[in-house]
Amino acid sequence: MTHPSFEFTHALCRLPAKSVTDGLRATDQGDPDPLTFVAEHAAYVSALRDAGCDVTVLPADDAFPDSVFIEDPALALNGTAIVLRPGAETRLGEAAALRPALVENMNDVIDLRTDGYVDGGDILCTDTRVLLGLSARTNQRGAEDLRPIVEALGYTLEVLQTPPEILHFKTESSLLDATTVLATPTLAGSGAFKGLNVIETAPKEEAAANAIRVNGYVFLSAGYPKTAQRLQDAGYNLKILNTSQAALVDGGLSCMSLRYSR
Ligand code: CIR
Repeated sequence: MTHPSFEFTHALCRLPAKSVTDGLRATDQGDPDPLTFVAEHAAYVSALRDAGCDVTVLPADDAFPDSVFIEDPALALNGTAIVLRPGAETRLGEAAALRPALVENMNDVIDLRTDGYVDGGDILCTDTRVLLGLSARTNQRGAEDLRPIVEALGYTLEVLQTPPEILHFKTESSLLDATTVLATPTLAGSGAFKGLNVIETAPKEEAAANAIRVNGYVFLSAGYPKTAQRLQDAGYNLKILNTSQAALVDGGLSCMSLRYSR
């Protein structure tokens, strides 16, 4: 049995831009340091390679401060890329800027045609289900225009509500295996994960929830020992990665790659 939601042969990343210091953030905790960001990004790319992915790293794009967060302008669904429509004004152009690399690297590319918005960070996929959280970046119009594309690719689309204090649906949730997610108690309590097992992040470790499952590993951000222990106790192999600079601009592990097979 193959698992397109967490078994990947390839990944696409984009180097952090120097302009990442202008990246969007909900609260100002200081600017990321571009050089430290590049070092943390390199370790992330190495971890993807160690986990078995052939990784293409696109050049930095200074025109878009948040472009290192390549997950938001596109969705990778079983080898097909869907070019999305990011909901932040400064990020809207990332979709067109990314499109040529999607054409070059993925099996097929479909454009989401909508005057609504969808950010990839709001989409959690299992092998058969696409869970889409409405948020400040993703609206109902975007969701309904995405529906026929997702259904034509053989998935169901479930439109949910991301609690308003959460940036993206996946800021506080991740897929761990075919039937299990990691989620914060807040998002788990919203009833989003019907039919799935939920492992909750430990108290005061909500930021651990943006993890990724890549082949035999779960990538988890450094600094969340109690959540790491919960995952180890549940039998997952962890790769712990430093995401201190991405965190300063509200990013985490899922946002820095598009993972797919071809
Ligand atoms: C933003 O606000 O769009 C970026 N500073 C962070 C995006 C993180 N992406 C994600 O959670 N999928």
